[in-house]
Amino acid sequence: MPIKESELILNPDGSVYHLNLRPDNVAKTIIFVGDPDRVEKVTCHFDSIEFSTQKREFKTQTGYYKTKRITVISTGIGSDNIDIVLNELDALFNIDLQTRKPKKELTSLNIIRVGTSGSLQKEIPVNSVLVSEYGLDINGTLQFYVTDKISHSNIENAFINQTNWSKNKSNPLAIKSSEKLFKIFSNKNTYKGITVTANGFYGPQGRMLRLPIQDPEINSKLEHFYFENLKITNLEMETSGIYGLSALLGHHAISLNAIIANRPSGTFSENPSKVIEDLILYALNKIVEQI
Ligand code: R1P
Repeated sequence: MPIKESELILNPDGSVYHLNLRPDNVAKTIIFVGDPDRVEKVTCHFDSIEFSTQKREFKTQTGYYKTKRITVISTGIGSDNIDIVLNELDALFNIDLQTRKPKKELTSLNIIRVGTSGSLQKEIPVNSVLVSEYGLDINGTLQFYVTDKISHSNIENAFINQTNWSKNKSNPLAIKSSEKLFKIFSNKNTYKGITVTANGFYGPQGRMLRLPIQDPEINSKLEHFYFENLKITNLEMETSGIYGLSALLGHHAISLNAIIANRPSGTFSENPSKVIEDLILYALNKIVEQI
């Protein structure tokens, strides 16, 4: 049965609904950034750019960095956008847009998030780089999919117990990064750990301005969480969605975090642009050398 027009919406030019992309616009190696203005901070290093478009917060450019064809796309903020971006990117490669049927031969993409994040551990300082070994979804997006084959219930149960997690909040899901990409992007100077992916910046990440929050101790509980040799290292808003949907759809994904805030010490980087710029160049060169 073809996928109905209401379920996979295409624009009059045949591009997918939100991203405005057609299959030949996108490379198999894709860098995700949050901020649309960060797309050009990546592609300014390219030798050539063959394609650019933007719709809403989704800005895309495709071109060559040295010998490698790479697409850079901004996802905006949050896992709800990741749901759109990953499903539409996958459709471009793995659904025949003419017949509206899934292809028999599937393409596996390499997805690299280059994002910013706040550290939850004193010893992971601002201006460092952290590679997420796991994404811990506390935002509920992945709960709408069938995740029993990709989630790690031992980590989830430890998390529920150690944080006394409220039943009114979405059940956590722990999803592992791509082993292949984790090895490529980790080195002796990068930190690693469990990245918690929240569905907001303030209350959902334990920030109190004028509103009281359900659990004022939550960040301290995250800081002290342990499971075997794993710790929760940082909080941001996209990683678990990227890991979960990539694992379900058959893609490889890794999340690289420029640590610009340290929550336990209350500090913020004096020069966040520099750590992001360094991370962009690190990611580009690893892609060319090893993917
Ligand atoms: C919040 O300020 C945003 O910054 C972080 C969070 O995940 C969220 O998207 O990442 P990016 O800098 O990649 O957008």
